[in-house]
Amino acid sequence: MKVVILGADGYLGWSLALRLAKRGHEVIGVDNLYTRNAVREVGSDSAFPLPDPEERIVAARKLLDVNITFHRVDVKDFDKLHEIIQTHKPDAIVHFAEQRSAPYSMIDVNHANYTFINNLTSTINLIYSIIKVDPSIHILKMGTMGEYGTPNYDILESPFVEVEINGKKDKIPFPKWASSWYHWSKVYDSYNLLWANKVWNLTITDIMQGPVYGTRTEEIIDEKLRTRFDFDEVWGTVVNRYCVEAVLGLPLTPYGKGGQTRGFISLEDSMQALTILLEHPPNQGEYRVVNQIHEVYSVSQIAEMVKEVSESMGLRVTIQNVKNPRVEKEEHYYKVETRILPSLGFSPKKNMKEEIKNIIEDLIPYKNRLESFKHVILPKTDWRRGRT
Ligand code: USQ
Repeated sequence: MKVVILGADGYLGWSLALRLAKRGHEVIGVDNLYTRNAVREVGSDSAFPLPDPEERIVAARKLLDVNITFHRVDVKDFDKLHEIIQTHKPDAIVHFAEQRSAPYSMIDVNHANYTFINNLTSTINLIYSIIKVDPSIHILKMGTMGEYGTPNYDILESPFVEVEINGKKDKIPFPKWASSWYHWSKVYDSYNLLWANKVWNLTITDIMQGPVYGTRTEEIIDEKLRTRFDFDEVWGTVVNRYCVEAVLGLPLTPYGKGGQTRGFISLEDSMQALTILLEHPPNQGEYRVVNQIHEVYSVSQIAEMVKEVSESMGLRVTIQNVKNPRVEKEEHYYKVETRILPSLGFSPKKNMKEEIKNIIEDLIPYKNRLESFKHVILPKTDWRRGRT
């Protein structure tokens, strides 16, 4: 297959570029390096120093014997995106080129607007490029489990649900209730894709993925091949953040009561799932929703797990719940249907406990580098007051 990855410089994008190239697919990466700059904007950086994209590609060629093409392009530029798709005529396009941080979107009006403009424009540009070049190209779009929020009913794996109002039945898009501007941008993206599917019969997989954790994939066999790893209060996600906190001897930070429950997946299993979805596209003209999670835990349970694993590795760790900067339920029901990936052969290889040990092992050599970012760990971005 020929696959264009929009957002190929990111945590998932680079890992997927390596995975697909290693499996013999032709990979064309596109990225404007926005995340690198936006992480520096909040005073942080990736835990692992990142080579430039061009250097990464040379390393991938040398160490994995794969050829990845890279274009430094902003997907908001329709003409450039269209030209790339016209030139390469891919079988599938993976869309990761979005602002992916909930806290970043809640900093202030500019960051809220940036999130909407970037995320919605990139998806609309992708839709129109595909219509012009070849409407049969499969779009694999990264959405988020956070589109659904934490409803008091099961989250089904279906674009639609049947409702009955005043005795009359109809199908409506599955209800969504996001909890940041970022998560809302993904909801609107999903509706836009559903609409594009209806109008132009586009072939789409909309992935609802939970927070991803981990440092390793089968292809990351050398420091030069590492993918970025964020841990600060704006860009880091909960498991990865706790591991950095443990390495630095800082208390682990469940927000509020800590009963916030999510569906998690390791980086390695996310790669397996994405590859399966690309290699098993939906029927032509189908809009497919896939819930991409493996294990369900609360953020307090994860803190206990990180503490236990860290202590078994000789680290001293405490847990200190901090005031929740977000507006979210801290105790709630959470049940997610996951039917499609197992039916296509997905079989998770990692569990969180084992992976936490690997993350900590990988971070320890970078402890000195991490020490200089201690000040970006505690939450400063408050949903109601913005960044203080
Ligand atoms: N949390 C803590 N302590 C921390 C950090 C986070 O308790 O130190 C809590 C948050 O309050 C939240 C939960 O952990 O309840 C998840 O937060 P997160 O920062 O790990 O993840 P989130 O902001 O939801 O976003 C991340 C990715 C996003 C993806 C999403 C999947 O950044 O791109 O879409 O996970 S999901 O959470 O299912 O919406």
